[in-house]
Amino acid sequence: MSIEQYIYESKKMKKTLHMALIDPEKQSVEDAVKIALRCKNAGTDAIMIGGSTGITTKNIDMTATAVKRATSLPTIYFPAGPHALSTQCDAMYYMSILNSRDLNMVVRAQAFAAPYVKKIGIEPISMGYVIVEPGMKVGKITKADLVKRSDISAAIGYALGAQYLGMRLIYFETGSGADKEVPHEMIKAVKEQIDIPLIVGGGIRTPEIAKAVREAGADVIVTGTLVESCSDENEIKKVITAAKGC
Ligand code: 1GP
Repeated sequence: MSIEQYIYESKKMKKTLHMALIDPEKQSVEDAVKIALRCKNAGTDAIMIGGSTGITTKNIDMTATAVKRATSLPTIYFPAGPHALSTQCDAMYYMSILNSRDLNMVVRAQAFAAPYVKKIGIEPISMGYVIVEPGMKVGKITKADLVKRSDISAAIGYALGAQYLGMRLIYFETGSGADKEVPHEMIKAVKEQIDIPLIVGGGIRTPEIAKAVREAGADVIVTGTLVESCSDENEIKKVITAAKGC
């Protein structure tokens, strides 16, 4: 089964997935493996590997190979740009930053990378990516016109637009390390309008927030800062259990 099918099957069965995000720039391969093993024991469903800066094919692939060997979990490349393409992850989000002002982020980098992606043979999963306030580093790097936290209609427009363009996933993000997650009423309103799976990330660090994001309608919940900064497996388990609802 492809990773895309896995996400769609889970959605069909009304199972919320948790994905742990590991940034290879932030720790050694050995520490990345420790984080991934902790997350596996705590119940995560997949490991996303990537970050906004300092990403190379080498650090992505060394991390992906070691994480796969240690955990057997699916690995998904969360790309930083066409300068670094993973040959070892099981899949990659083939993503367009829908609210970027920079055409490179919307479609040009994707066009540049496409022949290499075909050659590598990695599974590309078409995904629209929308950055909501506060946006953090990723909002700045991608030159995003951040979606205002109160602008539900803009959020719906991006999500439905992505679906009509044929994208298979939509990801709403407030930025890694954000002090706020995507507003719950925004998640709920978007979810009511779309059929494609909804991924939500940024600022999710407590069981209460994870539960609220799941109940608002996220199909996939991503946590990065928590899993990288907390070495207490029980604490991580509480958040992952709340994210998955089981
Ligand atoms: C970033 O959505 C992810 O792309 C994760 O954010 O680091 O805040 O969990 P956090």
